Order: sequence, then C-alpha cells, then structure tokens
Amino acid sequence: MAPESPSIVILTGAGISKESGLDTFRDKDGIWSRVRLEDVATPAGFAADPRRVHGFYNARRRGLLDDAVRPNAAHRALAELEQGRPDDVLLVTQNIDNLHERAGQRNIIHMHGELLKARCAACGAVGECPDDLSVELACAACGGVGGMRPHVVWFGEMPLEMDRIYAALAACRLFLSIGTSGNVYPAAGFVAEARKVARAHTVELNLEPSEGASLFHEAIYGPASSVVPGYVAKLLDRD
Ligand code: BV8
Ligand code: ZN
Repeated sequence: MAPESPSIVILTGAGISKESGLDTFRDKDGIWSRVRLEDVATPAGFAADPRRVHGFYNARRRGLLDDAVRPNAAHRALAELEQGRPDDVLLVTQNIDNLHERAGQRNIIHMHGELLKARCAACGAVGECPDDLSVELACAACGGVGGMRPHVVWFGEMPLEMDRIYAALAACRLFLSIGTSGNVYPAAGFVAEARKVARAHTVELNLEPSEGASLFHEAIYGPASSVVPGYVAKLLDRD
C-alpha cells in the first residue's frame, strides 16, 4: 500500500541510468543531439510520422531489453533505502526505463510513462509492450488498428499522477533530485514546491550542477553510482 505521506520524496532523471548504458537527453552525445524532440516526442510529431516515432521508441525499447543493460549501484541503493524505511519513501522518476523496478524499488511513479507499456489512442487501454510497436498493430482490448502508441508522456501532454506527486511534495521532510538536468517542467519545479510548501531539506545528487542547482540546500556532485550509495548509507545509519 503506497504511503499516504512519505517523508522522503526522490526525483530521478536520465542521469541515474547513464552508467547502466542508457543515453541521457541533453549531454553532448545525448538523444536530443541525434534527433529533434519535436519530431519524436510530441503528439504533432506522432501524427505527422507515426512510423518515425515508432522506430525511435522501438530502438530504445530494444536497447533497454539488451542483456548488458542492468540496474547500477545507484538504483540498488535507492531500493535499499525504501527497504530500510518502509512506507517512508516515494520515488518519482522521469525515466521510462524499468531499472528502478529491476533493482527492487516498489513505490514508484513513472510521471513520463513507461517504455515497456503501450496505450491505445482509441480506447485508452494500457498494456505490457515488450515488442516493437507499429501502425499495423491492433489493440488487444478494442481491436482498433493504427492507434497504438508508446505509453509515454510527450511534450505538451500532462505528466501522470501529478496529484499524488504534489500531495507527497507538500508533506515531505527530505527531497532528493538525482541525475536530472532540471530542464523539463513540471518535474523541474518540484524542488521549489518541496521547499515552499513542506519546508523540506533539498539535496541534488548529479554529475554536475543542474539548471535548478541554486534551489537546493545541499549538493553532491559525481557519478550516481558513486555518490548515491554513500548518501543512502548515511541516511540509513542516521536513523
Ligand atoms: C506539460 C518522454 C502541461 C519520454 C519527456 C512550465 C510549466 C509546465 C510546462 C512547461 C513549462 N515550460 C515549458 C513547458 C513545456 C515542457 C517543457 O518543460 N519543456 C522544456 C524542454 C522547456 N513540458 C512539458 O511539455 C510537459 N508537459 O507541462 O504539460 C499541460 C498542462 C495542461 C494540460 C496538458 C499539458 C511534459 C514533459 C514530459 C516530456 N517527455 N520524455 C521519453 O522519450 O523519454 S521529457 C524527457 O526529459 C525525459 O522524460 C527525461 O527524463 C526528461 C528530463 O530530462 P533528464 O532526465 O533531466 O535528462 P537530461 O539529459 O536533461 O539530464 C541528465 C542529467 O544527468 C544531466 O544533468 C547530467 O549532468 C546528469 N548525468 C549524466 N551522467 C550522469 C549524470 N548524473 C549522475 N550520474 C551520471 N553518471
Ligand atoms: Zn483500444
């Protein structure tokens, strides 16, 4: 049962999965250096060329399912924190990979959706999707053809479970932001929300200062698989 008001809210971004072999977006060799987000991560891009968008997400889905892609020490440390502080941790991830789940994390909100799920534009049904999507695919629920899309939140679309996220931010004591550049809203606004509404202590753990670095009380810079386990160990020892 998800906790009503976890005292620790964690936001993660693509940086936490980098050392597992998944690309980030805005690093110099990132995803947006190879393809325009307008073409592949917006409803207009999908309407204009669904085959291109399916190709983009099919390649990322295959990449995620590659045997070499596994949770790293940062994912595992956050799962240990949840185990050590049952009902006290909510993880909100911008990532659409499943590495937090595979590390053992349970209480997760995928606010930007999930790469291994598909949604039918006609009936809204959401289901597991381990294989390629295509415009020829029929929906298992309503039989409609041509409306299957990745269960992913594109730019201009409302992220998922925002009410539950804001309720947790309003009541948390500690807000951690890990592996995100702080470019994308509303996620980039969570630190200000946690400070203003909950007067939470806020910590950024990132390779380098994010766009919102000045908003954090504390910052620890370095690769996630190095800095996150150490920080979690301190949290667990302290209690
Ligand atoms: C919405 C799809 C409104 C899935 C993504 C103000 C308020 C509200 C909205 C806006 C606003 N201003 C602008 C907007 C619009 C827009 C937006 O924010 N645009 C930006 C670009 C300016 N926001 C939206 O459209 C959002 N929707 O607001 O709806 C609405 C209101 C009413 C009704 C309807 C709608 C939707 C945003 C979601 C878009 N979908 N992804 C996919 O393809 O993956 S966003 C995409 O960016 C990913 O989800 C990604 O997770 C996310 C954020 O990127 P990061 O995770 O931070 O990754 P990035 O590469 O940027 O940074 C990586 C970081 O890791 C770096 O700092 C790097 O230093 C660090 N790092 C690297 N290696 C390591 C490391 N750290 C640690 N260890 C390492 N080894
Ligand atoms: Zn359907």
